[in-house]
Amino acid sequence: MSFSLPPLPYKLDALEPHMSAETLEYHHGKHHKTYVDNLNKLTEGSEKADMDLMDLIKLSKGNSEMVGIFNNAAQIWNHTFYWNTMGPQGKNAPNGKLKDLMERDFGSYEQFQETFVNAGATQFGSGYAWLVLNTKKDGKLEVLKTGNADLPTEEGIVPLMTCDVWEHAYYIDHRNRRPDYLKVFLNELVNWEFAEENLRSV
Ligand code: MN3
Repeated sequence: MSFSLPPLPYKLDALEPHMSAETLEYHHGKHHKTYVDNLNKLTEGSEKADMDLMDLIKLSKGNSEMVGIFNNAAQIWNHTFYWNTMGPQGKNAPNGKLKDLMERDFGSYEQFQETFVNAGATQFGSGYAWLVLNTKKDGKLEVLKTGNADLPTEEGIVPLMTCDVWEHAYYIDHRNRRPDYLKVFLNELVNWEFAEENLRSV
C-alpha cells in the first residue's frame, strides 16, 4: 500500500478535556483512515500510487476525471496538517516573528482570533479555516476558508495552521455549536510552535 495513515502525534486522550479521546478515535481512526484506504483503492496498480501526496493533490485538483482521487488525497494531507496544528502543550499564543506579523496584519492576536472564528463559522457546510502566509503580498498573513476537501495550493500561499470544521470534527464534543469548537480550538488546542516552524521554513 502506497499511502499510509500517519500515527497521531500524541495519545488519543492527550487533548482532553478540550477534545475527547472519542473524537480523536473516530476522526483519526475512522475518517482519516477511510481517506487513506479509498486513495489506495483508487490508485492501485497505477503510477499515481507512487506519487508524492502533494504532487498528486496538485495533479488532480480541478480535474473532473480525478475528483475522487483529489478528495481523498487532499483529506489525507489536511488531516495530518490539522493533527500537527494541535498539541497537548496547553494554552499558548503566537511568539516572535509570527506574533509581530499577526499584530501588523490583523491589528492584534485577539483580532486574528475573531477573524479566524468568523471564517470557520461562516464556511457553509464542510471545510477548513486556514492561517496562511501570502508570499505574493510581501509575506502578509491571511485567513482563508475552503470548502469540503479543498486546501490552498496556489503558488505563494503557504499554510501555517488549519482547523477542520467538518461536523465530524466537533459533533461529539460540541454537538452543533461550531463557534464554541473554534474558540476552544484557538484558546486551548493550537500548538503555535507548529505554525512558527512553518513560517520559518518559508
Ligand atoms: Mn475531518
